[in-house]
Amino acid sequence: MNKTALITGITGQDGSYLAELLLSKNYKVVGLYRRSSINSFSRIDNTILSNSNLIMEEFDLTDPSDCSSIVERYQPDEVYNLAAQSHVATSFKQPTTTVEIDTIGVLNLLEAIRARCTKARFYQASTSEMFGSNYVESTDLGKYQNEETPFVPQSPYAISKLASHHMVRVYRDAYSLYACAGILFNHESPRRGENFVTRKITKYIGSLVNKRIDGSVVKLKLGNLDATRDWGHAKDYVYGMYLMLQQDKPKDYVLATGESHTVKEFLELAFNSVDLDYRDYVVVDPEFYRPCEVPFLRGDSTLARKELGWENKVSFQQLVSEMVQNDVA
Ligand code: NAP
Ligand code: G4F
Repeated sequence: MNKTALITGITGQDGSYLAELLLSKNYKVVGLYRRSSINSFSRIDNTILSNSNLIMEEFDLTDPSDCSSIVERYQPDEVYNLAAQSHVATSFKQPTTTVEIDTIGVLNLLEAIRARCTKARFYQASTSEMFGSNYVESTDLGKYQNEETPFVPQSPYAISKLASHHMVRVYRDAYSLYACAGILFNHESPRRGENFVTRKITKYIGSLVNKRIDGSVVKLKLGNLDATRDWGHAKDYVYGMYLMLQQDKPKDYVLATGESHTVKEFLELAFNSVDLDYRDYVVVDPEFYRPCEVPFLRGDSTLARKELGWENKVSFQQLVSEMVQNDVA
């Protein structure tokens, strides 16, 4: 019989890729989206939307009765909780909303599973932001973070995700649920939200190349160009989520490329790919600095590579090129 999977956040970057992956594996997918005054399905391809194995249901993670009734009704084999207020800078402006969605929402879903469907395997979208300002250093690996690295979160977003991360562990231990968390480092794609730095850059390049804006007048305003991130492709990372729910025992894993680059390096590569020099177009605007920054992220995903057989297939150069080409097209 086909497995049934619930995906919260199906309208987001990762949700759309995960839906495609699970449908290709003949899952019945229940895609949960929140009500919007306009159509928010732009990331989901029409062929996917018309797939008879996909059911779209209106849903809000912050409503406990909604979580309960969805879990009760579908009795899912797998639940992927990807819904979140996922923007770090926004979490400083809307800390309460962030905690309501990213912490209380996760608890609502865990409680629904504990009370209504204990067979369900649960995936929580944890994040490398939880490491915050911390990293470890060794002579062979250099600076990095992995499953053993202590968390020192630097934003309301990271704190709310860390609370959920611990909640997942407690529900796993206390109630023997198959519940696990993927500690995912940054992953991008042409479907990345337009206010994350990578897509903000490639979107601007698209407008420039297509002459929708005059680059001598309209500049690209950015914040900290020295921030360092470990950027992979979202498609590779959703496959890792799926693998985490197919194991004999639930465990938390880091997914990362192991390579890190500064925002400046992303800019150089992206602008150079269309024969432009980013220094002619970018201005630093303090508005985009964060009250607290996470300066350096580089993940060591040895455990996931060894135990899950996971790998990142798309290189940093291929990722930047795909995103630029998409926005230029
Ligand atoms: P995203 O594009 O921002 O998608 C977030 C999704 O959550 C959207 O579909 C959004 O719906 C939905 N959502 C927000 N609040 C909701 C609520 N109250 N009820 C139901 N749905 C709600 O994020 P993403 O990049 O795909 O990331 C997926 C998950 O992984 C998130 O939890 C994120 O925090 C985490 N994560 C991401 C990365 C990364 O680099 N991408 C790394 C580590 C962890 P709307 O479309 O209506 O806004
Ligand atoms: O693209 P960002 O907004 O991503 P950030 O903060 O690393 O968070 C993303 O990755 C996390 C995993 O580590 C996820 F959990 C989270 O949900 C999200 O997907 O910013 C990346 C870096 C930051 O250091 C930021 O300060 O880019 C710097 N930056 C510089 N100028 C900017 C800008 N970020 C944004 N969004 N906009 C700018 O103008």
